[in-house]
Amino acid sequence: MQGVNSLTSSVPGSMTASNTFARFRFSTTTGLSPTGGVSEGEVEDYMVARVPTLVGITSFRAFERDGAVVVQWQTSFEMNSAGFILEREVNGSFVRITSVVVPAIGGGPYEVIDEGAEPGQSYRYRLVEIENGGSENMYGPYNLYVPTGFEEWLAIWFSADELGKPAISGEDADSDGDGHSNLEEFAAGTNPQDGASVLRIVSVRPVGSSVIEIAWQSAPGKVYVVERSTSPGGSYIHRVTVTATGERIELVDDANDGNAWFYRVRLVE
Ligand SMILES: [Ca+2]
Ligand SMILES: [Ca+2]
Repeated sequence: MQGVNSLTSSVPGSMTASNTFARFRFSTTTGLSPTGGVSEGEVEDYMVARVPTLVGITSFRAFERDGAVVVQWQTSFEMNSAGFILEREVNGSFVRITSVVVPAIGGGPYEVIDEGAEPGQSYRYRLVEIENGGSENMYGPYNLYVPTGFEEWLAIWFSADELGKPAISGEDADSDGDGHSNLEEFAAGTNPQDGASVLRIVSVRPVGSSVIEIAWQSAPGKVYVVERSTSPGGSYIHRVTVTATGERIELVDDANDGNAWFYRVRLVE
């Protein structure tokens, strides 16, 4: 046909977002393959780039933080994205977790607290990407187990072999023999494989005529309270609350009142 003629051609779905070449053969002979001779016509190669209109999701995971389930995903590239909606399957259908669209920031990570989920359970999620034009793209579903904070902590300190042995890695186990269970060491932020790493007062001593110094092993970020009583079984009085910045805390307490004091340190959070 005389003039400009337009032909459309579908791009295979398997094509990756990169440069490739398309070969066009123009001839009165039909059924030509990409190679091979023909008596007349024209052959031209064009470099084509597939422009990604989707989002590259490189990771999708969920974990516990302060008792809540945090769903986190990471994108490698975003094109024309306005934001995301997170959905979780409930009784066979997906329901929206996010009350508002999580705005796209041109690359993650993104985080959403799933208030209806609990650590230690398995869930099925999917992501809905909203494009600037309003159209939607679906990602997933992602089937995943949400490990509890304690389970993640165990995986840091114990080998796969040890994780299979409750006598070593169970909640109540004390394989390093420091008198504190794994659950207690998790709460205290101490090393469950090191008997010397444990929440304990290491010294209480007078450092003047009326001042007592209390020193204990601490874990950075943990919060402790120091209390004292006139007898071990008596009622303890709060003296100070302190957040650890290192592995040892030394505090002084005014004891200028003629009493003998018993001190204790409690982990608060
Ligand atoms: Ca222990
Ligand atoms: Ca320990």
